[in-house]
Amino acid sequence: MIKDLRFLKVPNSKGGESVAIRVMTDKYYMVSIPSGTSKGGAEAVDLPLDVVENRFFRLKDKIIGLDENNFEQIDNLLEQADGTNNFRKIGGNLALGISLAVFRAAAKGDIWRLINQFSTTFPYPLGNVIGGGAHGGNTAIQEFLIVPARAKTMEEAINTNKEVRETVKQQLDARGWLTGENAENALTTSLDDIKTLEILSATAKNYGAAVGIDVAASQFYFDGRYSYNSLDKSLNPVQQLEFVENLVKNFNLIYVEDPFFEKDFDRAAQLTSKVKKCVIAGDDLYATNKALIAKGIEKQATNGAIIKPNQCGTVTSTINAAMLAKKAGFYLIASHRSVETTDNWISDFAVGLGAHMIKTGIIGKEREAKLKRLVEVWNAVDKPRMAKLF
Ligand code: 2PG
Ligand code: MG
Repeated sequence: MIKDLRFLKVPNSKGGESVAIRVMTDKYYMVSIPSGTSKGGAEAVDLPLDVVENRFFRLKDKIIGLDENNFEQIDNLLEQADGTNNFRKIGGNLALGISLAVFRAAAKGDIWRLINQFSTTFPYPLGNVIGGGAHGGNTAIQEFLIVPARAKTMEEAINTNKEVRETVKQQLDARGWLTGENAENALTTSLDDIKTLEILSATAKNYGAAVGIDVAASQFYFDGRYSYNSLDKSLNPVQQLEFVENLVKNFNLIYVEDPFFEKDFDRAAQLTSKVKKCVIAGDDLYATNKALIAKGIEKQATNGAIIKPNQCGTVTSTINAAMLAKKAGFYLIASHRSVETTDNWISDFAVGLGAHMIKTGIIGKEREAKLKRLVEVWNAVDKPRMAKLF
């Protein structure tokens, strides 16, 4: 039974504070909630911390006394208390905080076991080496990622990502192209999108890693055109399709996220039908929303979906959205947010859902907490192995 519920604040990776909720059942369980910088239009709405605190005090008494094992009923209660379709009244950050704290208590800490859709395969850590776009940096493309596709164990995969990042850092630094680090601890560079891919793919190859990108295209799509400032290019949607298709071919990309404006399902479907051995993932396109994923399945817009619990605001809707995508044969990619805390529950989701990949960054305390949890769960499972990608 839920004996107590508290609202707290914890530091985040952008130097601010994020929502944390602590629940007491047989003992205390706490969760903290990340937020995004490049958010999709269909995401649950995060409210400022003082507003959330106020909403929390109005809700708290409705939840104390309930059984944590009835977490679905508690998620329903949150939806009803809010009454909108995107938690804009009570805040997506509050809704997920309560939902997840209750779920963690019901799972007695091991969220992955309670989700129970895993099959002892583990997600490849998709590491963000170089950042741009809305996360800061020179490129329009938001994330230049690597997949340690040859790694046989979780530790090997994590180490490969670290080695590639370190080598790329040294190369950029030696040539005066390193400009800093962003909130995800990805490197930033003065190079343009293509030169960035050239450097990354050459290094990744030496370590047996493959390359991917999160285009986060909605962030630089205005008036029907995609603006690549550092390349001095402005592309219409047909040219954008051709541009991304060429990137996939020229750099053997095995992962492309949000290559088009988030409402352009048809263009996404065209790209998906053209590429082979490449995951085309919808992030802002789906916003972990069941109806949008259903639309994506119907239109064959992608072959993969990003799963971010804070995009929809409850554990129940996250699992339902993920299961729908999984049943359709989509690759699942669980993902952190740019503004993170040191909580590690996203790793439990990735394993528990049987995701193929998890986006959690490579270094930095917020990112490494999640990688450490992956190793912990790996060690708790009988005969663990890495997921099969293609
Ligand atoms: C993304 C995420 C995480 P943000 O677009 O995939 O890397 O960024 O949290 O800023 O939405
Ligand atoms: Mg994204």
